[in-house]
Amino acid sequence: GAITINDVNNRYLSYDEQMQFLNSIAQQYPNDVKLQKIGNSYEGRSLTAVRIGDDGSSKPIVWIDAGVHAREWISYNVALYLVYTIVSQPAYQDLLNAVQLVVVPNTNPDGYEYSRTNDRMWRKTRSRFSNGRCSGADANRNYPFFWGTQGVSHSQCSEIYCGSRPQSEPEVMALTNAIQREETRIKGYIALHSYGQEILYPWGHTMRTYPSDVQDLIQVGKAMAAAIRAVNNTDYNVVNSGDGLYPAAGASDDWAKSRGIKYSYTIELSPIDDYTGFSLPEDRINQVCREAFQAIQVLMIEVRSK
Ligand code: ING
Ligand code: ZN
Repeated sequence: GAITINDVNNRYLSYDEQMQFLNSIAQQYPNDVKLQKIGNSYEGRSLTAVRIGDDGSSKPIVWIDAGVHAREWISYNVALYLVYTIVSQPAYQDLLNAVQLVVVPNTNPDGYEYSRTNDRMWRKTRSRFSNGRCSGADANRNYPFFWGTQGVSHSQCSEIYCGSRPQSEPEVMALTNAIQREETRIKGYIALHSYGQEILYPWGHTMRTYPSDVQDLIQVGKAMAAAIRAVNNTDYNVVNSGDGLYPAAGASDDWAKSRGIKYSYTIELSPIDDYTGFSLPEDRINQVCREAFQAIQVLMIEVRSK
């Protein structure tokens, strides 16, 4: 049968099911939701951006993308829940009149399908390189900003292989092109990952280096964490990705920040512990979605006033 929000709240979906869900939302809410194809994955799957509240005006945009790492399954559900909730609840129409949302719910469909069917812990894309023994690059090491410098590997079999050159991955090329087309309007960017319950801010390519407006990023980050906490007392820490986690060059939030997108973050969704890790039980999907939705709403409200 048709894929509904009930499915999104209760189980992990295949890529085809995710697309079915988006198509049905676009049909149900034709004024608010437009699907835009921004490119193809290496294996030829469509990369879809969901444009919400795009009325042709030049209002600010918040850009959300999910699932660049294949095994971080909860991120796909969070993105789909966001699309549904913001268009189906009349209370958010006012916000959508002032701020546009662009959501890319699955930035690595090849990797995700491989994770679902072959290797649950797969992280990378599925591209093949010449003379390659191993497939895939870490798309979150493939963005063109301090590419290849720290916290990456140049060997193809590594989990953090940064690719043969910046934007070698078609998924990264599609995303950077799509963002650059409207980058002056994009005021907020969040890459959804898991796990760890952290709101990470740039710079991540090296340690102890921050953008000049880092206090603004910390302040809004803390407001997002407070909104999450208000749902069910879940704790998200606001930390610099280079210091708090580990330096890693070529990540999407660093690149977005380098393009002038002021509020650029990576959110590491639940859980916090290694015990369930990437395999967040399905009965916890809905709560994580509701929490992340509140954080994203905080960012939308913030850029609305700017
Ligand atoms: N974590 C991110 C990773 O790509 C990160 C952490 C984000 C590091 C941004 C540096 C910059 O390794 C996960 N879970 O993928
Ligand atoms: Zn990740």
